[in-house]
Amino acid sequence: MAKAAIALGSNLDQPAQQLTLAVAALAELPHTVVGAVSRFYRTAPVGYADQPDFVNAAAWVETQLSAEALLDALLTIEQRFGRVRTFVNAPRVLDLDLLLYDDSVMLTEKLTLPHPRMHERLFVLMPLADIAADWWIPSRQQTVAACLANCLQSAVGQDITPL
Ligand code: PH2
Ligand code: MG
Ligand code: MG
Repeated sequence: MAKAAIALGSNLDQPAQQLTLAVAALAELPHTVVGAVSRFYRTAPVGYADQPDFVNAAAWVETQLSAEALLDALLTIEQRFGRVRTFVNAPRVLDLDLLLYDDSVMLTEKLTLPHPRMHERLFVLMPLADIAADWWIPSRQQTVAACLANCLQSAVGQDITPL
């Protein structure tokens, strides 16, 4: 079994409820068990500001799916939830990002591991630190907790509060 970390985000159509349903959908994936789910956080939009606040969370799963198969499964769940891709960083009912897959480092057209922007996003690192503070991020050569501490020092304007 591999251990994979997933970021969850929503800012449309009752975001907290979307995340609760998304966790249930993760639990239904074949050959996959949900290990832990973080607190839910209300977060200010990063990147494209003119949109509603997000609810963000993180989860880790144990899975027999490969990283690519897991990514495909996450994208399928997003589509089932009615995700429509209009423009980069647009509002969405559900975003499921694969952050870490064991200690894999991978760069393909489809998938980059660890997630290339996770280290600069409080809305990813704070939930992830709830459930996986000691996980080593091979691309950063530090743990999630250390990465969060760094990010907190530079994260001006990244408002985040537990729900
Ligand atoms: N996701 C993005 C871009 N900006 N901001 C917040 N607060 N939460 C997100 O999940 C988020 C974002 C791209 O996926
Ligand atoms: Mg994302
Ligand atoms: Mg995504």
